[in-house]
Amino acid sequence: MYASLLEMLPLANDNYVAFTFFTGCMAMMAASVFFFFELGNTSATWRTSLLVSGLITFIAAVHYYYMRDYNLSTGQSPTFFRYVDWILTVPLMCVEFYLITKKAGAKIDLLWKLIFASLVMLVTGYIGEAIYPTETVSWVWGAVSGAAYFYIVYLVWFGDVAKLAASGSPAVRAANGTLGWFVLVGWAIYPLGYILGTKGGLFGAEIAGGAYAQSMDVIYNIGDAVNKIGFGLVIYALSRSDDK
Ligand SMILES: *C/C=C(C)/C=C/C=C(C)/C=C/C1=C(C)CCCC1(C)C
Repeated sequence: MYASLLEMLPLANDNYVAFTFFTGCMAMMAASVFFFFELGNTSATWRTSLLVSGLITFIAAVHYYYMRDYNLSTGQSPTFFRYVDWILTVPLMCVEFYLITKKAGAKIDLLWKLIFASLVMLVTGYIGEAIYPTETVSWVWGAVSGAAYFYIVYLVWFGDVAKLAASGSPAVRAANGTLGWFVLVGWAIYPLGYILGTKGGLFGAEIAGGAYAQSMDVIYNIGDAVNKIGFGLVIYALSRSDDK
């Protein structure tokens, strides 16, 4: 604990990666407090969604606390903590999508489809980033992960999620429209980080720990802020507009 406080001293100068871990940690904590405290002000129809938003940012806050420390003391990407965080929070985001569509009559198997696809996406991504991060195969794992990602985009834009939402109330349709953009644009931030930071990606010649691997962490941290805090705030806004 003492050692890690001392190690924080060089943070202020030019360590932008560590800076984004530090602010990411604070932002996740603040967002969790906000979502949890607002639960009491929220109508019953949206309360579970807001609770899940708070759980997502809370789980992320704990992981950012460790990732910040790890990155500061080793200068490396905290890939393991990153994926543990995602393995917990991405299925919870699927729960968010399901809760919205449930208002239009979604069945539980839709949730399992989303969760299954997201797990395939993350496990193959981890293999490409941490287990076989070599020029020859990391792009293959990235492509498999990308296919699972596109399946989720398909479900939300054209598949079961879209069809159900179309028959829902204006609030449900608005919520589904927003989540569609989060999945298409917000989630696309991550493969960008992967391509930049992994051998065999577009900039594959660069070695892990080099400049591009560093930019990968910054990109992932931006992605997390947009998708965890940003999406939570959208849920919050929707819960207000639908209040009466
Ligand atoms: C809160 C965390 C979230 C929403 C994380 C989402 C992560 C992804 C959408 C990751 C996707 C990836 C690909 C589509 C291909 C390359 C490997 C990944 C895992 C970075």
